[in-house]
Amino acid sequence: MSESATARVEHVRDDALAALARTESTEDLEAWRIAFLGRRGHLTGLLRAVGSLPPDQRRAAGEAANSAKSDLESALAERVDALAAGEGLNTGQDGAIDVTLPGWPAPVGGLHPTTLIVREICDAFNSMGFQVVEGPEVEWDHYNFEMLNIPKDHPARDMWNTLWLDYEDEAGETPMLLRTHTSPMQARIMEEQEPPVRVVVPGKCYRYEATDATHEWHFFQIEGLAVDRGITFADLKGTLYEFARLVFGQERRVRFRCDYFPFVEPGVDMSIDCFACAGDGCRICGETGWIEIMGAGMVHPKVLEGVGYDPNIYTGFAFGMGPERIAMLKYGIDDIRLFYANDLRFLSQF
Ligand code: YSA
Repeated sequence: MSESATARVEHVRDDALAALARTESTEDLEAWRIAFLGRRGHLTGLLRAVGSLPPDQRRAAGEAANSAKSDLESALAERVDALAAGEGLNTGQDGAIDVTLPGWPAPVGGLHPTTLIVREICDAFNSMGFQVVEGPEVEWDHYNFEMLNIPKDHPARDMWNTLWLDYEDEAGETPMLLRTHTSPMQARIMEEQEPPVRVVVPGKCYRYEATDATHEWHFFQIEGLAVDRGITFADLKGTLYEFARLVFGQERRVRFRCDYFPFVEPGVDMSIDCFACAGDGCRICGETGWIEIMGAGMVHPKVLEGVGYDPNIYTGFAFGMGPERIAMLKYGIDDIRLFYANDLRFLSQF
């Protein structure tokens, strides 16, 4: 931040603190809040201007302005407490409490951005007849891998970096893990009920992964499963196309390409055309015009046989997506680690 811009922030901060010390009533405090922290307030104006500074100055500028903002917010809270404790708040000129003045609203929380996007995605599938089901985060090897056509020592296990739990069974095996995906719920659900099945399964997953802007070691997935007589790949395409339009806009186009997952045949990945550039190519879509949003496919006959369904009678499709990555695309969030850093400056924007 240039010297003069830093000085401006300091100036506004000092003025604000001086003005705050002169407040004596709820009306004074509200007028002060609007003047300095409101949408058109002095400090808010400086915060907005940060984006137009040269790139090498933005970080320092943002930090200075954000730190002034949090100073002012704390000072406001302290002043409210001080006045409420008898230093004049809600009192008339003679010092008596004026019960007709409005009180201060109690601070209320909001829903976490992951909760919001998970609900939005589940609502979209609800509207197409899918039920929401949840399952255990601590899982058996049996459901996480074996029932999904991934036997022990199969190289496909390398696709999921697994966190194993320190539990040894009688055979000396360590079969308990933190689920690496929500797919084990496919077998659990089908074991419990006869077709038709139409479910979405939101839930937390864990992987032994280094974190970066698009990878967390704990994150959510939403699984989907539909099994019935006569379900075809056309149903998969139609359902996921409708989902993309509901969540990303009616004008969306989708693309399916071959992909490999041991529990589907054929397997695909699904992309949507980039909503930021309408397919022309930009930073968000890596100049390709397409954004990959999930893996999917037709449920493998071995998975159906494993749960006692006859694959000659029943067919189905399944899919799995990462809601944080979808929220990142939708809301322009550039680092997945923000979701779980417990920083109110990020969380309170939703
Ligand atoms: C595929 C086919 C099906 O019929 C059903 C489900 C699936 C998905 C499969 N179970 C799976 O886990 N595929 S995946 O490893 O590519 O992960 C799916 C999504 O989870 C990714 O597209 C991504 O959005 C999210 N994800 C994976 N690892 C992540 C992550 N999100 C954040 N951090 C990570 N480390």
